[in-house]
Amino acid sequence: MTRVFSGIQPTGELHLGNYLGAIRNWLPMQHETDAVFCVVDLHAITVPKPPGEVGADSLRLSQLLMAAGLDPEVCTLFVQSHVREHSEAGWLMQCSVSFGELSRMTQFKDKSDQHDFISAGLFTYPALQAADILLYDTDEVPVGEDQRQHIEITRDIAERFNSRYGETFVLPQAVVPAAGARVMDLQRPDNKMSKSLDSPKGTVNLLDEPERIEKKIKSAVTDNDGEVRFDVDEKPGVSNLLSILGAATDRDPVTLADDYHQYGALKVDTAAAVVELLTPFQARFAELEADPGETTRLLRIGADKARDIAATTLARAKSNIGLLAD
Ligand code: ATP
Ligand code: LTN
Repeated sequence: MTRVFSGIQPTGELHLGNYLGAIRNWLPMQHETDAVFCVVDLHAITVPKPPGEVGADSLRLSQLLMAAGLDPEVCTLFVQSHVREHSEAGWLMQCSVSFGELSRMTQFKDKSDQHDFISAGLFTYPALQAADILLYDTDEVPVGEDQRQHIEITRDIAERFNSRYGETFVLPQAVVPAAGARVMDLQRPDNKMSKSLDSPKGTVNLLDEPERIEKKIKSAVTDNDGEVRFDVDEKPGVSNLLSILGAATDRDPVTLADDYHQYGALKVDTAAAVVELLTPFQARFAELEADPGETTRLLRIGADKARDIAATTLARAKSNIGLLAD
């Protein structure tokens, strides 16, 4: 069966971009593939965090994922730091990637501009991500467009390791969905919707109340020519609304544009579609939030399943390098 692996950082809240660009596409995979999903807390601490925050965020994100429809009885859902093999394999990956390759990563360039303290971990982040993926003999990695470069470097690392030490790792492939792959900020539609953009009015959080969602979508930045047309370069704001409405209603944003002659109507329908999408999700989250012990129990089962797979792959990698057996 195809092995699918993806990871998501426990930072702040989840937004509509995370949901439409990533999580929603994970749901059917649970049933069609052998799917492993990881809350990547070790990636989150590549930027400084107040003590205690990451743990609370990991629990909350796990509940958000379960509310969105990830079923820990069907897929494997776990927290990265619960499976030590990730840190250990991360070191092996750091030794199989060059300074030059890491220097070309656009996410590092973006994130290092946003922080005063630039950790070495932020720089070597792609090596840990490669470990995440390669430990599970992953065939496919479902991610948003922004992660393509990280999957490419993972392949390069795996190829280098295999050619140095013999066949060890499966070469993974990125799977990027076409519709809704990139949701843009509602106020700054040239930027992707992102937790770290710090644009509260431009970011629809999955737990926002319906009135708040309506308000944000109705005040989305568009343009002055009044024409509803899907054209990302010329009309980023309008195209973003069409993408969101298209992704929420399973329709093609280009043909959707023919149904609208005014921005107002497009905004009303987009807001209604997003509210409809999120209402049942919010109700499930409230139930899970009320019982954190149950989430912890499910995450422990997930970590046990993940560790079984990861330990086997790590042992193979160490043995192929020729490290002295313990
Ligand atoms: P940050 O702002 O810290 O970079 P983020 O909001 O981009 O965080 P991540 O945790 O990096 O979120 O990403 C989780 C998943 O959501 C990834 O698969 C990523 O590709 C996807 N994703 C993030 N933002 C968007 C977006 N605006 N549109 C589509 N997919 C997105
Ligand atoms: N770098 C990713 C998160 C991530 C990931 C992974 C995604 C860490 N490890 C493994 C896919 C597979 C991000 O910032 N979205």
